[in-house]
Amino acid sequence: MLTLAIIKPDAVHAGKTGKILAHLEGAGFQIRAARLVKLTTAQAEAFYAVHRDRPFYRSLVAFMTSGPALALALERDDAVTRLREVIGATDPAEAKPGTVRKLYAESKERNAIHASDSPENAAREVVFFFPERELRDLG
Ligand code: 3AN
Repeated sequence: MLTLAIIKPDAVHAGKTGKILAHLEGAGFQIRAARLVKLTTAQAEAFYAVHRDRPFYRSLVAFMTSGPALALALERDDAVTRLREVIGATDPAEAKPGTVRKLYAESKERNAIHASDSPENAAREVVFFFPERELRDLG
């Protein structure tokens, strides 16, 4: 199955993209699609619409539009659950040793990587960045 990851602007800006890609490939994920994007405010608002009532929403949108980010469609068995394990907790201070966020994230907001948190969101998020992919590819 596929899931959606985004190497966020903090990590791209800091030159950590290659190391994070190597980490993901080393964890058994295959890159099926990749696109370097500079999100517009409208795109970031739509992507994070579920958080629109949270106090960090405006700051999160500003951060996610602050520079290029690398969107990835990643494939492996049980991809959603496995990728969430590999990236670690939202707050790098709470992430387990060896996770992407423990290794590369700066803070709870500037936390290096996004990963879909459910198969339903993975389907929606892959199509958000890679609309040419048909839903039948997501099974
Ligand atoms: P995750 O990315 O682990 O799924 P979510 O979905 O709760 O976490 O949050 C989405 C994004 O919002 C996070 N990746 C992070 O950038 C930001 N965020 C979450 N919680 C906070 C917070 N308390 N303060 C600032 N930013 C936050």
